[in-house]
Amino acid sequence: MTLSRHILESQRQAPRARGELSVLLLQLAFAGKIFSHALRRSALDGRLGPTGDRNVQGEATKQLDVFGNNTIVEAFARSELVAAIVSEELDEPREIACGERASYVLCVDPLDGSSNSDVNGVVATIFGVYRPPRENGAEASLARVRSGRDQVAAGYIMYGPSTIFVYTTGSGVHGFTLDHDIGEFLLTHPQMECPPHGPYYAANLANLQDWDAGAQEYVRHLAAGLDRTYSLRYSGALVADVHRSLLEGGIYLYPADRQHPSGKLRLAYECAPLAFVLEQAGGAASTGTSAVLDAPFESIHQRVPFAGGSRDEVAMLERFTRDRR
Ligand code: AHM
Ligand code: MG
Repeated sequence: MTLSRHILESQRQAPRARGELSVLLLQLAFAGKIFSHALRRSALDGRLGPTGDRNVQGEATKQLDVFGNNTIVEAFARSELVAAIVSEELDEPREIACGERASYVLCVDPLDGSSNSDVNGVVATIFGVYRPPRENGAEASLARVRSGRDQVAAGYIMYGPSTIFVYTTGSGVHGFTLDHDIGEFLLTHPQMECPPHGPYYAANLANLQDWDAGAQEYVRHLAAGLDRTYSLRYSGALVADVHRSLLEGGIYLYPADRQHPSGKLRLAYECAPLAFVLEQAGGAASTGTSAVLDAPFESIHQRVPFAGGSRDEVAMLERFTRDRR
């Protein structure tokens, strides 16, 4: 089962669909193939290392951040598929010239796990496709998005030992592995289901002293292994850690800390898309107090505390947070 066939078959389940979302998803997969090819050759082609610039969030950008961003923007620049692209690497939304009629806004983190890119570690592209309410035929814009619940599709492309495309359109989560020989994503992980609990936790423990008391006590509780034994796995790429939780159970968390008073991760193109995937697979994602998908949108690069994975571990974190407020 190719990704194209899978997308077209799910389009048929929605009789009023016009096929635009299908083409949009296939265009994302195309950008993923280009990026996957470039990543495999990045050391050979001189694409490793920093650019010397910083992005709007003050983070030093890597050559691969820029390449990933350009690949996505070019894949949609002359299409009528999206009205605008919001990206971790763009200060402002990029309006698409002929996208006035488009219903969707695409939010992307082109290169999740930037710090892994120079050490041949796992990196990923995260995407959320939003359909904002359109009053009086107004152009689709992120300013009209109320929360992550306005997503119609979300997923990620993970560039590891193999390249995997994982997506949801609200009917379960499906994973496809790129067969480089034939250039197709093939269904390898149908109907992914996140185990209700699992043996892993992932967090940057260097920040532990700076978290709120609930998050600190929660992680100390997991590490002490009082209910179950938990092993620490932290890859430096949110997607890789969430993907592990999705397949084997457990939790990834990036709580607020002194350096990141609202958390480090961005709502529109990191947290909400992964929350949509996790909820669709029977897992959960929380800000510590409520569902990530219910967090109201305020600005394009807005950050939120994030915890995502198996529903039991996420519920336990919420209990610790509540008890210490
Ligand atoms: P990025 O998109 O710039 O790579 O930032 C997001 C990443 C996550 O993938 C990862 O879990 C986290 O930032 C790592 O941050 P830290 O180095 O503070 O642990
Ligand atoms: Mg990121």
